Amino acid sequence: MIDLYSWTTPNGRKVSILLEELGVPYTIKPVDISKGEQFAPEFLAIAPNNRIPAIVDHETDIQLMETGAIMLYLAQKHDRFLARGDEYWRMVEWLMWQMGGLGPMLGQVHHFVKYNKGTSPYSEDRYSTEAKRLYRVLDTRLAGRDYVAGAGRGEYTIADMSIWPWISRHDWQGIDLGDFPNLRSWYRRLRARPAVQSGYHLPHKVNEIPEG
Ligand SMILES: N[C@@H](CCC(=O)N[C@@H](CS)C(=O)NCC(=O)O)C(=O)O
Repeated sequence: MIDLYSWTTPNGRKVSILLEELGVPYTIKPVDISKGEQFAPEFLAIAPNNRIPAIVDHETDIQLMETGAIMLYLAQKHDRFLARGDEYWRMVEWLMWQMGGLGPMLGQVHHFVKYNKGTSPYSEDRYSTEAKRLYRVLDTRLAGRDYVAGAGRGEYTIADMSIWPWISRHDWQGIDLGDFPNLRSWYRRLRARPAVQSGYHLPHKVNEIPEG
């Protein structure tokens, strides 16, 4: 049995979506980051970087923080949602693109544009411009493809699952998905999946999933 420590944020949703897709039993342990619960000593013992999500796998005694590591661990444990052959590395490439680029940059957009608008026009402009550049890169990657990695038109992997929750906050980022037609089709394709819908609303429902 797995314990998932999480909250209703893009990083948390990546892992709840993957666990829902895998259909394996798990217990969700809410960590309300708006109340500082990520600094509780019990949580820090599992996730010393005081960020959600984290998992404890009681079957293997493995504890992990960092979504990239958690997703690779769970996908490899169950041998699902991984691209095969050379495409494995393409999948890792896009997973790392999300970890190092998309997630951190969109996080800054949320900070400056959504929550602190007007306090730093330079930062708003810098991160909004970078967000649009990243959306364009993803839109270009998805031209003629259904998923970011995998042979042919691609296959649904943890790379898609890691990116999608960030794109689901496109309205916070001032982005109109109509400007990115390939990306919009992909966004809607994933949004239609029952596991994406159930994973999105964990640990609890906050809002309807934006249509895009
Ligand atoms: N690189 C980390 C990022 C995790 C992260 O930033 N989590 C945020 C929520 S989306 C958090 O826990 N923030 C709490 C805080 O800033 O104190 C990962 O991929 O797991």
